[in-house]
Amino acid sequence: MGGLTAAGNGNAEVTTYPESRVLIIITGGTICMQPSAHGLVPVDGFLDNAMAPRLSFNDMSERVPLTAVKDGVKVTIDSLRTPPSSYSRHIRYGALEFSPLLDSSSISSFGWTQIATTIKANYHLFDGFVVLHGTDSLAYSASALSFMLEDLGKPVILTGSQASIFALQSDAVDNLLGSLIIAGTFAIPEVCLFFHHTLFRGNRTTKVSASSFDAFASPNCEPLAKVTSLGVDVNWSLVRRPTKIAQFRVTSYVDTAHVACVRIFPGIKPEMVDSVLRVPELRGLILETFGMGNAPEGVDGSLTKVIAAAVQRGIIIVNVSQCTNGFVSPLYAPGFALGRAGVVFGHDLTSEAALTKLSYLLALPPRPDGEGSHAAEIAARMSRSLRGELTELAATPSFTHPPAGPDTSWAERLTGAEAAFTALGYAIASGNLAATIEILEAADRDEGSSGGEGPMVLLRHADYMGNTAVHLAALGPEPEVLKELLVRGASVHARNRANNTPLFLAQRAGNEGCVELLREAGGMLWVEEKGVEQGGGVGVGKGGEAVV
Ligand code: ASN
Repeated sequence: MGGLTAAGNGNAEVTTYPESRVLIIITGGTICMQPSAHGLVPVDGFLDNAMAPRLSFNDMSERVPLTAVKDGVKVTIDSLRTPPSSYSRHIRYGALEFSPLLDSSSISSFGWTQIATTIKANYHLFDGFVVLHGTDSLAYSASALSFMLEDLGKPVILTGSQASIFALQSDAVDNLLGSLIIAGTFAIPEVCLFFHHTLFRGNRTTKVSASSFDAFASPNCEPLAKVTSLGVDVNWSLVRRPTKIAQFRVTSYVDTAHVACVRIFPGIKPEMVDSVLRVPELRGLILETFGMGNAPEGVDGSLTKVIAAAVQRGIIIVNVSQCTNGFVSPLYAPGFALGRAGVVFGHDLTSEAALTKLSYLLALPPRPDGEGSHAAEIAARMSRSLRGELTELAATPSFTHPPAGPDTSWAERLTGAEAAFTALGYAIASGNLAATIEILEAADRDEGSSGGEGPMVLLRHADYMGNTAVHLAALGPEPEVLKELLVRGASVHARNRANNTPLFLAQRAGNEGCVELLREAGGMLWVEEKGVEQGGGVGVGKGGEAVV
């Protein structure tokens, strides 16, 4: 492995840094475009032509071949490595390209399926994923993927650029490098969009500028992270985390063919809306209404009647606002009438999220435990948050200060994450579930009241060996302690300094209960650990460490 030469007493010392592994899935977009006789078109060979010649993407070390899965077939791909980032880590990456590459105006649910299944097939081989995509439909793809990828445990970051990477002045290098570093460094288990130094939750975004580098906004949700001169400032209190034991899976078939989107305007004729609602096989409509969710009622409420009749026929109609900021509600009489007609209020969903969420829900089979009709079940799920895509009013976070009074808890007397982590380690090692919960909750209360690194800071913490609380709990003795950490959002995918996953440690310790639990939670052996398991003895202990 290459490294950094540290100045010292005259003897050059080589410092080695761990590596994370990221897969870049290239779908096309301006970022990889070049002029042609027919205008700008995407060109292939991005890794060699655009990344290899740039020192920020290539530290000129050995181009180690990586295993990946392409179209269901195991392949060997070329890799490059970044110089060490300010997090003392290299990002080693390889790329898989769509064929043909697309202007994103031509992406469809077929392309989303290709991206989702590629992530699924390579999930155990990489720490994170970057999807290169045109900006025109980027917010739609980010929204669609957020629904298609369920119980995601690793970062998936979509990005692109407004100018080609081959142009002299371009946003491409910043967008791509920022995405790579975040995907390889931070355990943010969400589908995100990174643009102009900002990491957004993908399903909250919308494209707001056709030409500015500052092209995306997330009007109803703060960014998940910002890149500054000091590094990446992650807003951990916003980052979603697992709350149940479940494995990563993909809903690969999501089709926008059964949904439509109509923007209300002054004087819109009810017959126009009716003709859209009578398109054969239409099953859902996104109605972009005025302000807080209002539409003209028409003569004798004719528009409302057209809508009520469609709802009766089983079509799901979702009300979202034409305003980029704010939410819809039945506050005014016109909005109230839409609600009475059976329209679902989409709170603060963007049109992109509403359209892709409805397509996703329509593609799911009816739930065996679902009450009422499939349409009623979908309507109910439309106004609940599945992936943080809307703000549920009842779910506004509120932090309470620890109650005043005599301080009897030793956990609450601990100061600093280091001390709390040590106490947590003791609680885990002694299998003490009550103490584990007490320490985690005390740390959480501290975070809430002091505005520190965000909730669950202890679950992202690692000791000097890179072991997280999940690594420690994987060794036992009490699987219930491990379970408590997992349902509170700890990652099963973190690797310690020796490059080992919690699952590997549990397996080596012969702790069957923990092995089973970690597998149920989506844990898998890292690619080099598999070599060891199968007697291959491939390089455990070299390279990456825990992703924190
Ligand atoms: N037309 C391009 C695309 O969406 C725009 C871009 O990427 N900036 O593919």
